[in-house]
Amino acid sequence: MSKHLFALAAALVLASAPVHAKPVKPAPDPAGDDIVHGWKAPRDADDYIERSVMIPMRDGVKLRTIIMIPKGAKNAPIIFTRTPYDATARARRIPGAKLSGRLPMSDEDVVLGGYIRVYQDVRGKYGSEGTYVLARPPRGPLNTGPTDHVTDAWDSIDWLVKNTPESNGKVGMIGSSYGGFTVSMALLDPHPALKAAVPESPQIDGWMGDDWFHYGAFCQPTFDYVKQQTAQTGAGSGVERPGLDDYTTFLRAGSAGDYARANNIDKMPAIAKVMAHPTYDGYWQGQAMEPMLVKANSKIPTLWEQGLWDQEDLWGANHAYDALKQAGQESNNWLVMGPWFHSQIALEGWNLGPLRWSADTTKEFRRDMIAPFFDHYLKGAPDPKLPRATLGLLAEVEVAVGRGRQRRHPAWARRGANAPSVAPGVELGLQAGDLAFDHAQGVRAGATSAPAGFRPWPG
Ligand code: PG9
Repeated sequence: MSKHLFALAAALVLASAPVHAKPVKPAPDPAGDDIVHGWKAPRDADDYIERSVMIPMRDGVKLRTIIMIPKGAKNAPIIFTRTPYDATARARRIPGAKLSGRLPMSDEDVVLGGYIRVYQDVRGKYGSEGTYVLARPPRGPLNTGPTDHVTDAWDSIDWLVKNTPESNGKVGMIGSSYGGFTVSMALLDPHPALKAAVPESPQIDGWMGDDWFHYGAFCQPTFDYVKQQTAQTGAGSGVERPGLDDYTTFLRAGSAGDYARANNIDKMPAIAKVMAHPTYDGYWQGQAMEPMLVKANSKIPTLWEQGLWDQEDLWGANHAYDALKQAGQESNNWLVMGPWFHSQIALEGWNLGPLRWSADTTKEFRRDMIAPFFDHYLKGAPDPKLPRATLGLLAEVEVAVGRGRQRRHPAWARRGANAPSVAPGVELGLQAGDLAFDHAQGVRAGATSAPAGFRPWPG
């Protein structure tokens, strides 16, 4: 190769070689940069202190926990919720300086009287480490691991009372649905600092009536829930629908199994487990919580809440209460059943779909029952002497009959109004024929049939 050719070849090789040059720092934009990186709002005016911590569990997994402390708090009890629905977002209702705005609306009636409010992501969801098992059964044949919601609640409460100098060392737990399930789990081996519990619409038996099956009938909306929860660690969405009418969608799919396969959700572990156990076999019996609660015989004062029109968990609270009562453990358990849909207890309670009440019934429950209950057991306030079992909370009940007409319904009023405490022997609940629903009229008192498709579900 001549000298010239060699030089040319070398130049070509160099020219085609990948360029690993030092990254060039972009020249400063002469117009500046309007983004203020790492900006923080002044927090001096806040009436609370927020701590976001990772609490270590016994197996080393750390759980994201948000602690909201009223500024200047001393000897304040803690109210604690464990959730798979984003603890951080729970304390972000209205950004700003006021604790009352930051916390969910339902906390207004319960925790603003000087409580420390704590929300925690369960393991494997949102900010928490570890793996997520939907409604993880307690340790035993169905969970051979070293931890469960019982130990996670115990370890978290232990950490909280030791690391929150503003607290008085007393903890109350509250939560609805999954949150009620985690409260119930904590009762199986309660930490000594746990002094009161309010499980609201808890999942207690997934086959008999909570979530997956209702008296053995599989609930197709479960598919949405599982996809929302397990297609990712954070927030998710339900199964996409071709149309608005679920009844037709499910009917056209053929069977529940066909629907799951067609939507590529049948292999999701939480769905596969449910589909593998369509009957009330050992899988379901082994995680039904009533016998566990009875065996645990917790002495924790516990106020169970059951929505009478709960479309998801229509079994849990009333059957847990009943099992404890049958086992002679009534003295530290109370039951409230109100005219509510699933988890309405955290929302307003003026109505249930077309049925309109004359009071905010969920507020009444939170303000007049939960708050004094916690105040008594966590702050030493006088005993509110709650009735052992309460049906309805209404001073007056009116139901919409036809278009815009209001009529007091005598059967309901007799049981709910003016008699919130149910005397022994008085039947709880509506009887067949008390109320029925149809498309044309909304509510017909005294009718005997209840056509499917129009229910007092949230619209
Ligand atoms: N009903 C929901 C649920 C509870 C427990 C386990 C699985 C699902 C809920 O609303 O949280």
